[in-house]
Parts: sequence; structure tokens; C-alpha cells
Amino acid sequence: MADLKTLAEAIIKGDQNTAVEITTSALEEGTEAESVLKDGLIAGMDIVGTRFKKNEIYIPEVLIAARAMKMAMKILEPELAKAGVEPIGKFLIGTVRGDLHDIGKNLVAMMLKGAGFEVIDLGVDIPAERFVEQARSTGVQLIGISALLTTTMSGMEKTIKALKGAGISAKIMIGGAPVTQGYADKIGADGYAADAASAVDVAKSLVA
Ligand code: B1M
Repeated sequence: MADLKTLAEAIIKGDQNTAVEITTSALEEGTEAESVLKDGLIAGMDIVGTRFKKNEIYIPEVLIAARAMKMAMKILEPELAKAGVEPIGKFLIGTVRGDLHDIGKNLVAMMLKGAGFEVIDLGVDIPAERFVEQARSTGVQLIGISALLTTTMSGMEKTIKALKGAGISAKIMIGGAPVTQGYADKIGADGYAADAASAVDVAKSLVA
């Protein structure tokens, strides 16, 4: 019988073969897809997030865990869709215009997926108008903007103004190495997170 605790442990260790094996056998044995997601994959990623926050593990371990989660999710996603399992929220994310840094943004996106969000990743160098257009067409509840350069940070303010000006009601959170809570408050963002694990906590609190 597939053991979801062992599945969570495989995610924590970043053991993608075991993660895929247990996910497959759990589904074959008739375990509900939602339970595999919550009690196996998300349970594992929760622990990864907590350890990352406490500096017990570092970015490479998080990336390896996220890769294992991604492989297992490939098997699980069609079953979740069949079962009509809703994500806990829809999150649109991108790196601001003029900025090509995406390692941190990708990590945030992976952790959000790990926590049960549906993530629409626009990529890098995203102008304000594209955020607006995509927010409108996808109907997301949350929008995340990342910036790594002091020279591109002002693009976040422009993007927030454009989103609010267009009447988009989604909550907006920002992050990236030069960004601070003070800056987030100044430009009218609804949330700020210093790292990928905290981004999950902030996102959850904004959709609650
Ligand atoms: Co760039 N770069 N870079 N770079 N680069 C920095 C950021 C820099 C600090 C290096 C330095 O000078 N010491 C500096 C910025 C200085 C400043 O503005 N204050 C810099 C510069 C100047 C530049 C160029 C201008 C260099 C040049 O060409 N002269 C150029 C700009 C290009 C452009 O964007 N237009 C440039 C280019 C590049 C590469 C393309 C070579 C490459 C990017 C590759 C890629 O991303 N695909 C690169 C890299 C790798 C870096 C460093 C070395 C590493 C960044 C990184 O990935 N960190 C960086 C120096 C450094 O940080 N040591 C540097 C790891 C990542 C996991 O952390 O992105 O902070 P981070 O993400 C964290 C948090 O910030 C947070 O969570 C993440 C995970 O915990 N977070 C969010 C991020 N987004 C979030 C969003 C959220 C919430 C949290 O909510 C939505």
C-alpha cells in the first residue's frame, strides 16, 4: 500500500524517482488524488518551506525538492482535473519590465505550486500592460511582481498603478532582493515577502 508519509519524505529529500513511483502506485491503488496532493506532496513541500525559512536547508535543496514535486505533479494533475479539485488560488507572476532575473521568481512560483496554487508564470521583462491584460483574461486572485535591480524597482510602482487604474481587484504582492516591506507599503502593494517560503505564507493570508 502506497505510503503518503514516505511520499512526503521523498519530496523533502528531492528523490524524484520515489516520488513518481509512490504517486503512481497510490493512484493505482485508488487513493484520492486530492489526498496524494495534500498528505504527500504539499505536506513534503510545507516542511521544505519551514526548513528553508529556518536556514536549515538552502536554495539547491529547495530546487531539488521542487523538481521532484513537479515530476509527481505531472502524474497527478490529470487526476486532479478529473476529480474537479480546485486550486487554493490563482496566482499570476512575472519579473518586472527591463529585468531578466528569474531564478528567485521561479523558486517562488514552484513553492506556490507546491502549496496548491495554480500559477501562471509570465516570465521576465513584463511590461505593466501585459500584467493588466493577463490579470483580466485569467481572473486571478493574486498577482506577484519580482524585481532584482534597483533600476527596475520603479517598474513595480508603475505596474501597480496600471493594475489599479484598470480596476483589477486582485491582491498584489512584490518581492526580490532590493525590495523591502517599506517599499511595498510606499507603492501600495498588498503584500511583500523576503523569500519563497514566506511568499507562500503571504499569498495564503491574502486569499484567506
Ligand atoms: Co544580475 N545583478 N545583473 N544577473 N545578478 C544582481 C541582482 C546584482 C545584485 C549583482 C551585483 O552587482 N552584486 C546586481 C544588481 C545591483 C542592483 O541593482 N542593486 C545585478 C546586475 C547589476 C545585473 C546586470 C545589470 C549586470 C550587467 O549586465 N551589467 C544585468 C541586468 C540584466 C537585466 O536584468 N536587464 C544582470 C544580469 C544577470 C544574469 C542574466 C547574468 C543573471 C540572471 C540569470 C537569471 O535570473 N536567469 C544574474 C544573476 C544570476 C545575478 C545574481 C548573481 C544572483 C541572483 C539570483 O538569482 N539569486 C545577483 C547577485 C546576488 O544576488 N548575489 C545579481 C538567487 C535567488 C534565489 O534569489 O532572486 O533574490 P532572489 O530571489 C529570492 C528573494 O528575493 C525572493 O524569493 C527568492 C527566493 O527566496 N523573491 C520574491 C524574488 N522574487 C520574489 C517575488 C515575490 C516574493 C519574493 O513575490 C511576488
